[in-house]
Amino acid sequence: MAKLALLSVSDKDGIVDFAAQLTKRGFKVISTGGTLKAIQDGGVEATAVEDITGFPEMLDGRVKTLHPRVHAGILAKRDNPDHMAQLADNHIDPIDLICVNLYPFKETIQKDGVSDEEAIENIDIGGPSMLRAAAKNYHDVTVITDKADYNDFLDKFDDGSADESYRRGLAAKVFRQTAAYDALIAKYLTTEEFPEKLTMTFEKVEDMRYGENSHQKAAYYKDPIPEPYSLANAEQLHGKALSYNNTRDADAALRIIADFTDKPTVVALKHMNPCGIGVSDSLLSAWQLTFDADPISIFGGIIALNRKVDLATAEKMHALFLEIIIAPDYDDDAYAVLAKKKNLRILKLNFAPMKKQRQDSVSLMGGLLLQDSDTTHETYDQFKVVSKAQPTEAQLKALQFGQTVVKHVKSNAIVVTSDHQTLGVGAGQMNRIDSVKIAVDKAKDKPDFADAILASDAFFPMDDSVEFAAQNGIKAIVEPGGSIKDKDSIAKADEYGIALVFSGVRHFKH
Ligand code: 93A
Repeated sequence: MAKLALLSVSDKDGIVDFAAQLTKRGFKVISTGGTLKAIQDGGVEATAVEDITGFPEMLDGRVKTLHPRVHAGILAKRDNPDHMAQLADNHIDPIDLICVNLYPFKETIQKDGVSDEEAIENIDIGGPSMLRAAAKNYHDVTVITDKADYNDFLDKFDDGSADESYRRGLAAKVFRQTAAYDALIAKYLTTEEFPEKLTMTFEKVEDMRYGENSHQKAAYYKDPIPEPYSLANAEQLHGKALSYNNTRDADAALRIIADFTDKPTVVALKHMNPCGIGVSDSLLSAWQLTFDADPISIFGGIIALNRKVDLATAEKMHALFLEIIIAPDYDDDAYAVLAKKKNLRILKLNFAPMKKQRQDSVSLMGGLLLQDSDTTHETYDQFKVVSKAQPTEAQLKALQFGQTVVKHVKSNAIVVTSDHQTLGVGAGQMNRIDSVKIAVDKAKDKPDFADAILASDAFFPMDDSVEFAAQNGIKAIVEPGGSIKDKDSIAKADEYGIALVFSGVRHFKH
């Protein structure tokens, strides 16, 4: 008896050749409507699945292969005489190979203006059922869902290595595939923000050379449908592959630059924290501000720019050792200058607006935390002045800039800024006053320090931060407020005659 192979694929690429090769190896090919036609048109002999089931395809194709003659043929255990007797009694032939790829649900929901009806119609039911049945019975059945496996299977079939362990690998691939497929459908249908069962699916972008350190293995996975404004959509034009740390840093830089759209802005980032941010009327001067913000830390930095890079800015960047440059585009002459550095990673990303409603997750040992992304953006009209001294108009703008920046700095976060440039960044200290000291210390020799403000990501638990800042020349401070000792901080501000405003919004970033 000839071996039976059931082929039913949405993506018909390579299927005619595969069918021909199977036929050559003694398989009898059975197939569903469109696949059958493609195979027959390709000059390869095949039998309609209806001829096996004795049933027509029904309900506009919703029921094609969902039939005991198909599923018993797949699921029967060949070494179980009772199973085989039942097949024989019912005149069912065992099916030895299943080759299925599914309705293109992901591609369908990505289409502009797709209707719900069309999306739902692209939920494959019969395909996954056959894949899962064949994968369950991998002891006896070969299951192929990836067209990249067509030739691999044929080679292994020929050299005799298409054995049970190979089939088990194919089965595992199937369950990954159907789980990912269902996860995407679940995501499409789910309205709860934090559902009981969290189904996530990611697709491998690449294996990485190593992880955070060279003794850690790593791979990069992306959302099947990444947000427009995400690193997964960036095009790498030049340079070495991004490392694990590069990738995280680039993601962090993109999150920052997304908050600056109005004017040319440059963000320099190191180890997940901004070391300089400059906003100006031209990209070149924004670059200069960013560089001057911390000319030491920027060495080996990740640079994100929100405008097309011009020659003058490129030449400035070329003079430095940088890891990554990411921008919406590059002038040809600017790109030519940057590309002189063999290893510099040059990335291009269309800076589409970010979704307001996003979620971020972090992994725990044995779990995961999921939360809304911190996408709020305070403007100075939301600030409440709590000191006797009123901030000037210029200080209010600077406070708003500081408030926007401090959100992106690891807690305890303090930044000292003008209204368009970071002057000092104090990140990640275990107490707030240390972050204040670092930020002020970095800022105090800068030319613009006379007009500097200080922003804090969370409230001051006591008055020492205000006191230190005031003693060192800071004239205005923004913090969320909310400490039981707020009145002490306010009193300190009044004692030194500086302006203190409450933003009302805390921006911890742990
Ligand atoms: O509509 S289904 O859920 N019902 C079925 O019984 C069924 N059988 C196979 N989808 C079904 N398929 C899918 O049809 C396969 O997974 C494959 O993607 C597609 C191939 O259809 P055709 O050969 O007509 O192009």
